[in-house]
This record gives sequence, structure tokens and C-alpha cells, in this order.
Amino acid sequence: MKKTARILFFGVFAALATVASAGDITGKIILNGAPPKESLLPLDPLCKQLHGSKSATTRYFVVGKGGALADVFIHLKEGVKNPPPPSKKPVVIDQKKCEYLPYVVGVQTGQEIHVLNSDPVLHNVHPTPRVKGNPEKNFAQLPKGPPLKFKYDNPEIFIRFKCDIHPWMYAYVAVVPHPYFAVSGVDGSYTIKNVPAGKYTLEIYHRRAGKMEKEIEVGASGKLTANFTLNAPK
Ligand SMILES: [Cu+2]
Repeated sequence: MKKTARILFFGVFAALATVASAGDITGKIILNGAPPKESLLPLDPLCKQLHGSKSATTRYFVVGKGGALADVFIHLKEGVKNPPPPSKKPVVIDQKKCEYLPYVVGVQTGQEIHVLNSDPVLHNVHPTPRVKGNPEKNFAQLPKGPPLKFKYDNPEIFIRFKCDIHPWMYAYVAVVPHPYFAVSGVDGSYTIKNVPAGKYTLEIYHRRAGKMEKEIEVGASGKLTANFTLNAPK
């Protein structure tokens, strides 16, 4: 085989091997038992106006059909080797009707978080990390003002983002050192894409229902299902 042909041959082989050695992890998170009742948000008149006739409640347990549990952070706690660099695409959190949307997000260390203000009211964005080296910051943000940008170099689950003007406004950001994470949707399901073959500890973390973990192995054939059931607090 000529040298160029050989390089091409091995190039194609390597590309195929790369494709074949990564898989998606999918699953569903169920809450077992009835969640505690949510509380009404103590909206001020301006924020109340944005909600119209609808009231707003805390979002401690967002539960759908059959106990499907949203806002669970799922990530590979152990076993990731040589993670790729963080995506240049920021994770976006918006402020709408004086609430953070989404309530829970994941981000890779070094990846930017952009906080928008779609409201016609002033907010301030005040993350309060507890891990050393993750800076506490506090910025006012004008109505429909430019995005505020944040970035964390150290893993931390969760960093609380709050608004000091509206003391009911919270969002929770999970920072991990790789891109293999997801947050469950309103149907309780999640997908972590393109996980390299290998053995891992998969952890799920819901702020109120707690944590669980499973040892998993992503094989060369890809596709792995990992479902979890968390118990509602008594
Ligand atoms: Cu606010």
C-alpha cells in the first residue's frame, strides 16, 4: 500500500472507531410518592402584573405524569478521562416574569453562562458559590439589558443564583469538568450524548429529593439506559 493510501486507510478506520466507541446514555427519573406542596411566590406589584391573573409558586418539585421528575441534574461523577474543552456556546438563563428560566442548568468548567433579562423590570444577578476559586459576583441588570456573563473554573453542584431585588428568584447551576451531563425535562427523561466507551459512576442529583448513583459501562455498541426512582421527602 502506498503511503498516502495507508494514511487514508488508517484515517477512515480511526474515524469509524471514534464513532463506534461513543454512546448515548438515556433514562427517566421518577419521583416515588407525593411531593410536598409548593408555596406561593411573594411577588411584588410589578412582578405580579407580569403574571396577570396567574399566581406563581416555588419550583422545588416539578412533577409530571406518572411521577416524572424534572430539574434533576445527571452527570458522570467518576471515570471521565481527557474531557474535551468546553463548548464555545454559552448556557443561557433568562429572567422572565421575575423568575429564572430554566431553574436548573448544567455547565462545563470554563464554559460561559449568559444571563438575560427579558423583563421590563430591573434585576440584579447574584451568584453565591461556596467552592474556593469560584468568585461571588453581583451585577445590576437593566430591563432588557445586555446579557451578563459568568464562568467558573471549579466544579460545584449547585451554585445558587439569586436576585436581591426579588428575594424569591433563584436558579441553580451545576458546574462539572466535562460535557457529559443533562437536566431531566418535564417528562422526567434525559440524554447524555456521545459518551466515550468506558466505566463510569453516573450520579443524579435533585436539590430536594437527594442523590443516587449507579456504576455503568458504556460499551462499543453505544446506547445505555439508566432509570432512577427518587423518594419524595416524608
Ligand atoms: Cu429580580
